[in-house]
Amino acid sequence: MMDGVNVVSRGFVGRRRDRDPRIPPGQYPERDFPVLSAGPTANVPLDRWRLDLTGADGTSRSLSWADLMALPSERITTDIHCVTKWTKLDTTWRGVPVRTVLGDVGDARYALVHSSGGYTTNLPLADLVERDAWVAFEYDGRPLHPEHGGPARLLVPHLYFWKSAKWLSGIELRHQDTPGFWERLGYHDYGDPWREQRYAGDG
Ligand SMILES: Nc1nc2c(c(=O)[nH]1)N[C@H]1C(S)=C(S)[C@@H](COP(=O)(O)O)O[C@H]1N2
Ligand SMILES: [Mo]
Repeated sequence: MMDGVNVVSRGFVGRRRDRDPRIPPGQYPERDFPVLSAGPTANVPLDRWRLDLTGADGTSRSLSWADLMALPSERITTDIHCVTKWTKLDTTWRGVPVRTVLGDVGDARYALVHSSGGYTTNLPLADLVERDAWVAFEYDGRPLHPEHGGPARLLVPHLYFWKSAKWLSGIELRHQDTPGFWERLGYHDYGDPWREQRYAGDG
């Protein structure tokens, strides 16, 4: 009986019903798609687009746009979370799973991801190949707009969106973890939105 009373009063007093469980702590839902770039928008024509893949042993190979398009792609619906506190629900993309792009990753444990223009971000390799992560080239049914990282960007929705490098140009596999652009400036090395890992030292 008391339990029932408590449930009813919490519904009136609290704001639990407004809170979508898909929104991580400290985030708010955003309908627009903000553009966040630390530098100018890169413009990479498809005939000059390359994705350089470097193994921890120093071996490397390079994919052309045609190579990427020849790989099996997936349609993705996912929520994205920016460390500046917006969350966008149910975004739709097309991309090739990173594990498909990379193939055999040997015994490397980390990845340093590179963008045209010099942006970098680091993450454990497992987050690219054992979790859902893509090289995304369509957003909302259209080619990915340059402002949002087209021709192709990384899409790692389970981490804060700064890990989703726009204008993807390289994935470097490493034995050691090397901080990227924001990570060197004090952002969290891993960046799990559900644990609010915004800055170095958070959880
Ligand atoms: N190359 C590159 N990738 C980047 C960034 C950047 O400045 N340069 N910003 C990051 C940050 S902080 C966020 S929140 C998202 C923003 O992507 P959007 O502009 O498509 O919203 O891209 C990430 N990837
Ligand atoms: Mo961000």
